[in-house]
Amino acid sequence: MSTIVKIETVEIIVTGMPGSGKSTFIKTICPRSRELHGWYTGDLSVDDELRLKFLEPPKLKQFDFIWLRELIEHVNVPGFVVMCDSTQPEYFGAVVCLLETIKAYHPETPCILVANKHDDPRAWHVDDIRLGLGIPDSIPVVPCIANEFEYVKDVTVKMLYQIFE
Ligand SMILES: Nc1nc2c(ncn2[C@@H]2O[C@H](COP(=O)(O)OP(=O)(O)O)[C@@H](O)[C@H]2O)c(=O)[nH]1
Ligand SMILES: [Mg+2]
Repeated sequence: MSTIVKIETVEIIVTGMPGSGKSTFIKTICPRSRELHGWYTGDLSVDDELRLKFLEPPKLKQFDFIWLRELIEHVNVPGFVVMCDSTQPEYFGAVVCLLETIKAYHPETPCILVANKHDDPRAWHVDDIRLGLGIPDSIPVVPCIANEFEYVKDVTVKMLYQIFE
């Protein structure tokens, strides 16, 4: 007798400023990644019953903050990854806006701030980013190097724990 296993797909939005490392992050963790209607997407099978789908909004829209706000307002996903280039403090204000938008519309949805490009000597330390940007304790700030599997895996596992805790 065969059993039918229902596969659950969990969608995670990967957002952040252009060039922060979102596509690199998705490429590193997902064996299958591709562009679909401008969105960069990646699939990852966690086990027989759980699949993750990472979704990066279209490149052309990433500086369109009204579009991004409306997307966040209307989207219904169980998790957000906000990617931050730790070497670019000039973008930190925009990152805070993004986090505030997510928290305003989805106060209960898990959200992780990824402090990327940690291999770069100019990168801000995660503690300084948390303090400097006034990130609340409810949002983890995780150091990352988006092209190194172990870092990306660590962020993904933290996300899963928050979603399924
Ligand atoms: N040094 C360093 N460079 C990175 C890292 N992640 C991404 N990059 C580089 O940053 C640039 C933008 O990355 P990309 O993934 O296209 O950013 P996106 O626009 O957010 O999708 C590329 O040249 C990447 O190779 C990282 O952790 N460290
Ligand atoms: Mg990209």
